[in-house]
Amino acid sequence: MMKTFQADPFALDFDPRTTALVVIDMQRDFVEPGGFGEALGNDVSLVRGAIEPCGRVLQAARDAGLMVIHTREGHRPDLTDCPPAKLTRGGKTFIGEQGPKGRILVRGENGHDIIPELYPVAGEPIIDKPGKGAFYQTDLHLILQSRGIKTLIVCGVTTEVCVNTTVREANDRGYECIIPEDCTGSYFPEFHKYALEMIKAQGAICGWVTNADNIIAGLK
Ligand code: C5J
Repeated sequence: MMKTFQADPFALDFDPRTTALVVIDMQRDFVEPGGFGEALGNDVSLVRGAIEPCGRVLQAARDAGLMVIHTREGHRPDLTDCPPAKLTRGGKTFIGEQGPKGRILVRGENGHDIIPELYPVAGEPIIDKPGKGAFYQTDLHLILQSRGIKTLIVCGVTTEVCVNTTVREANDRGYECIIPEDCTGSYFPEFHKYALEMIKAQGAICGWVTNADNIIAGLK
């Protein structure tokens, strides 16, 4: 049965059977002190506001029987899947270095894992991605296609980097994407604002923007 999310720039109809929640990179490395985000000079308290609304949307999606997918940005321990250009960006290397939560942005390390508040449950695929976009060099598209998914609710961090890149990749692949703005966060409040405006401008050129309450109401 078709349902509707209230959203900008206009309401979005969706079928819960073909809708998935994608939670992007809610890893310690991005939202807790001592990880990659902080190593880059950012104040992680700015993105922590997304955790609580994200948790409510995650619970509502589970209750409604939606497919739920989590992503993690990170690399193999030998860093062979990390392009030199990413490793040395800004002239300084952080990826792979030892930090308080283990080696930064390396798979299997404590900092790379998803925060306990939003931890996946059995049956929820985790996509390990080497890039910013969740489709690049992953099997996300195959997994979504195999389940006939058409609509994506996209939460996570950061708004203008991995959320934005993933939504653009998804939009080009034919998915309708909706972002609950309070379930995303950025170290730069102005980037958060304009990243969302860029998505919904020109008649939802890349997707829709809403909030956690509208997602929860739409799923009921
Ligand atoms: C960044 C991300 N910001 N998950 N990654 O490097 O947005």
